[in-house]
Amino acid sequence: MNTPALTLAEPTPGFRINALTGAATGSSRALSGPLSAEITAALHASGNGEVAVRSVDVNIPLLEKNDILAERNRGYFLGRGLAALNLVSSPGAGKTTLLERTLDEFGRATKCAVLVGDLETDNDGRRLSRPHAPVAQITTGTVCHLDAGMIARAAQSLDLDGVKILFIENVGNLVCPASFDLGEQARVVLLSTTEGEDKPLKYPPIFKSADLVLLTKVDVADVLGFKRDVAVENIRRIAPQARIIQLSSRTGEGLAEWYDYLRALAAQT
Ligand SMILES: Nc1nc2c(ncn2[C@@H]2O[C@H](COP(=O)(O)OP(=O)(O)O)[C@@H](O)[C@H]2O)c(=O)[nH]1
Ligand SMILES: [Mg+2]
Repeated sequence: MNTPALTLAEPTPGFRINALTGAATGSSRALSGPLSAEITAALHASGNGEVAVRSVDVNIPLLEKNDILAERNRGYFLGRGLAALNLVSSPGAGKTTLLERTLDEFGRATKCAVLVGDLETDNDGRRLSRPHAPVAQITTGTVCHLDAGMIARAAQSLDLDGVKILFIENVGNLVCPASFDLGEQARVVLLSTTEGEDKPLKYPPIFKSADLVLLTKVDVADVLGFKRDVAVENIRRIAPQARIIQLSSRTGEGLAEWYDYLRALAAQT
């Protein structure tokens, strides 16, 4: 028996599945491979070899599930007396470099741990590896953000005894991580001078969700023609709730303020 053509809705961006419904939508394309019992039954019922399908957006249930797991993570972290920070930025904004220096300086007196996410490689995990700080690398494959389930699993692999600060270096991306609460106490968004002053205006959701914005690589601002005051104004316009610290992991400018912020956060938990 020939496999009849199915009428499928055109794929749309985001997480989507196709589910059966009563009315045809979208254009046709042939579907190969074994048919599910549900589709086979619908084909028999249709009589003309066509069934209609409907796209169901499953973003909402996925995010609901993530939020539940994130709340669980938050309770777990608070129960252990540690503050989790979710560091988000474009690739190359200086997250790992800042964490390297933070572990070497601040991390000597206050025990820290790191979870670091990338699509591929454990390069950052190896860069951050220190005898005095547990580190685990999460490789996400094709996924453009960390989610609360990944954090829950990865946190189990770390010895968190005595840890006061858990840094989570998210996948480099100013878009996807905005929607995924990891159960952090604070979300830290990095904007580097190499990216231009306008990024808060172009990627508002991530900045709107920030507790702290770090303006990084200020040592090269002048040579790049980067206007710090314009960047700060843009951040304030989009994210009035966020504290702003300007720093350089290279020269050390602003790091004392960053360490004060971490100390205060650790003291609250
Ligand atoms: N000039 C300067 N370069 C920096 C600074 N921080 C990081 N970098 C450089 O920026 C590049 C990307 O840094 P990295 O920490 O890997 O960024 P990540 O992708 O956000 O983790 C590297 O070449 C770093 O040496 C800084 O404060 N000043
Ligand atoms: Mg990195």
